[in-house]
Amino acid sequence: MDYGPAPEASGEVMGWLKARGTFGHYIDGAFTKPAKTFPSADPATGAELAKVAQGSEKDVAAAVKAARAALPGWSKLPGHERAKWLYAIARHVQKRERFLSVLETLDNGKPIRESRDIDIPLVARHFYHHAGWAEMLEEEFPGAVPVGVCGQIIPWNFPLLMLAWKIAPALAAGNTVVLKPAEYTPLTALAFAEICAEIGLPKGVVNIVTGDGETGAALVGAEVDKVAFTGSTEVGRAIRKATAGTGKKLTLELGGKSPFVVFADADLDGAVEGVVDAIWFNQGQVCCAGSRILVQEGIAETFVTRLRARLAKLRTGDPLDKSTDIGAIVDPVQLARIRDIVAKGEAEGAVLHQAEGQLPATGCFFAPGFMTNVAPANIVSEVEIFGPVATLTTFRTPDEAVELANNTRYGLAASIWSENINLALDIAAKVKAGVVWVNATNIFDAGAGFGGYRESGFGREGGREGMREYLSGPVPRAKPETAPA
Ligand code: TXE
Repeated sequence: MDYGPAPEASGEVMGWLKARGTFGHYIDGAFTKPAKTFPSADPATGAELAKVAQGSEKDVAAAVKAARAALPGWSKLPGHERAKWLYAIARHVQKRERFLSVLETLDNGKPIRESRDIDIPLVARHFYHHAGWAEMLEEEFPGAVPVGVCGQIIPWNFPLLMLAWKIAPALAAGNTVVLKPAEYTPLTALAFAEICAEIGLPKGVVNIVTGDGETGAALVGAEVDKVAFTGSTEVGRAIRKATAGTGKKLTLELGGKSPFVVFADADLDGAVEGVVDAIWFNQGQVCCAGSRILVQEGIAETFVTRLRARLAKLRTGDPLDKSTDIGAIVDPVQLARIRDIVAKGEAEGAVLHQAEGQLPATGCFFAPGFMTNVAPANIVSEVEIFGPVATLTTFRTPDEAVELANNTRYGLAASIWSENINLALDIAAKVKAGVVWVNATNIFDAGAGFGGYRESGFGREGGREGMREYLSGPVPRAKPETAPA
């Protein structure tokens, strides 16, 4: 197969990194001089890419102060004026699409095809979409006001996209932000800060403070009006406790163990490709990954055979190579976590079907696969592996499928595969998940609300529901009725 010319050497990106060397925080429209730093590395090679600042309580306080000072000016702008800034951000992201894709792939390890075709285009789409909300704000949410200064903490699996999910609606609604990217992947957020500076976004509207969990905790405890968090359920729980009784508005987007249900009448080739997108996309490091495959008994053997054949065709390796399907796991800590959970699952009796073939000798790589013979009490049935490994179990009846699908403490997403639309829609309504896809999976659109139930968190991101989370005062759920002509 011809995948086109080899990827351009990441020369421009390496030059950019070399020229910067060490990054400070982006506060009040300028980069600070860093005191304490930590390295950000390429997980595919282990090479250090840059040093970034470790944010202290003082840094966080300075960023919050800048955001607070910028709030009156920004929130008083008419929506259509704020829209112009969001359009400008979107256009600049598009202009630097190639640069941002390579930087994202270097820092995160995800295949360049994914950052180029999915992550970065969706970032632009998110800003365009929310520019539209800013334009229509007064009409869609009459009387609503912004929440204020938002503290936003994001994970490392979709670094720039998660930034867009947080910053775009916040800005559209008239809030100002302090965002902390994950410690494994701070670089595209810093490139984004440069875009804000380049377009002349009023200073203090967007502030980026880098650092680890301590910096995140400092942001949660700072004088912010809202905390928006995406990350692990454990940290989400701690943040909920820390904000309880403070009056801070809170949204949490946490882990998942989402079912991927295949009925006997499903288009099996489609469902097999669905599995590729559900659990092997982004090395399975996806909060809504279809990590529990449930297959109806009559087709289970055929499905496993086809899945193994498809698995054999996946290429794991250099994330910058355009023919790579599976890149690197984000960090050695996460790789060790995946290895540990899968090994425990095998020790408890599960059988691992894994792609064969040589993995790169160095770097954080894990061969994709799936596990059968999985008892409900097996660790891999319950715990979010957050790697390219799904469990596969069988069911007999639709009722049993629903029971198994809901047998989890999470409730983020679900994917249902059947050619019988009545059956699919009936099951979709019975599965307790914030997002349900039918004959599809992992579709993220800026216009659709995304979020979970139970231990997957609460609040929604995207679309009208997502806008409501960044507004206070009278915030109608539905579009206001327009008077008949
Ligand atoms: O997450 P953390 P980790 C799950 C997934 C993964 C596991 C651990 O199962 O294997 O979590 O990943 C910041 N106060 N998800 O340890 O720690 C941290 O700096 C405030 C699912 O990387 O939750 C980072 O910016 N902030 C998830 C962000 O929280 C704190 C995506 C996420 O890191 C903090 C990521 C604290 N006390 C992991 N401690 C998803 N829903 O997509 C850490 N942070």
